[in-house]
Amino acid sequence: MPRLVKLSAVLAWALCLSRAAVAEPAWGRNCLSCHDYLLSGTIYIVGEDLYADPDESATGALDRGSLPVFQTNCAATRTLHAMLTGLDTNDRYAVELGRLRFPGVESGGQLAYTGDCEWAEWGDSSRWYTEPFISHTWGTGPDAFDFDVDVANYADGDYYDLVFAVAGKLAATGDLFYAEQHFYLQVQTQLGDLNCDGSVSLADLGELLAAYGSCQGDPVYDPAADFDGDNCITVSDLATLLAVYGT
Ligand SMILES: [Ca+2]
Ligand SMILES: [Ca+2]
Repeated sequence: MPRLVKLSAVLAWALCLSRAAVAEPAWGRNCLSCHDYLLSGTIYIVGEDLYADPDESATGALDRGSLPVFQTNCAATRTLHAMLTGLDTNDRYAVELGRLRFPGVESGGQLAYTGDCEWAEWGDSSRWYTEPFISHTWGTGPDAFDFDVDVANYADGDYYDLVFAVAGKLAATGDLFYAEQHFYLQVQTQLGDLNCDGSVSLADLGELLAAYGSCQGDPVYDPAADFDGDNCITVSDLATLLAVYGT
């Protein structure tokens, strides 16, 4: 089947109507449940910072080998990029970003984030048939996709194994096709650096003291300052910060 390569239109994923938390996925299904015609090489990552092969031995996460890496600090926004290639005119497709809720592969860290729109996770398939603004036709639709991740100041430093996936229907054959490209989002953190500016300073101490004595659920509670993970900001957390102060 001839494949038309297009590298033109760029769509900021801000087509989404509003900022919203990602819906809890209904696990147990994924695109391959219906889209079983694999179209390898259809989607690929662009604009990565480097390639890396993290060590998954401590978590038992699947070793995917060397993959593209987007790097970011905590309390920062990182744009993830993917592009499509090789579809034919009138092929239908939709792209999603997945695995945002999985733990990090090196230390099981948590990716605390806000997305720039509500992206369906695997299993939340109804969106793809009910919301036309995320389904496209090759020849008129975009071939490049951006997604902004606002990483929280309390996100754990780790490599997060994420995936861009494309699923759709080929015009010529009616086959329901699927392709994906995994990559890593690497969140870089420093112990005690609550505001994620690269050093532990008076500003970080001020942030901890502002939350001092609070527990999870309190308005001033700051999970980034809860170094020992007991859900309260106590003298233990203060001691941890003072131990690395000035670094
Ligand atoms: Ca700091
Ligand atoms: Ca604590």
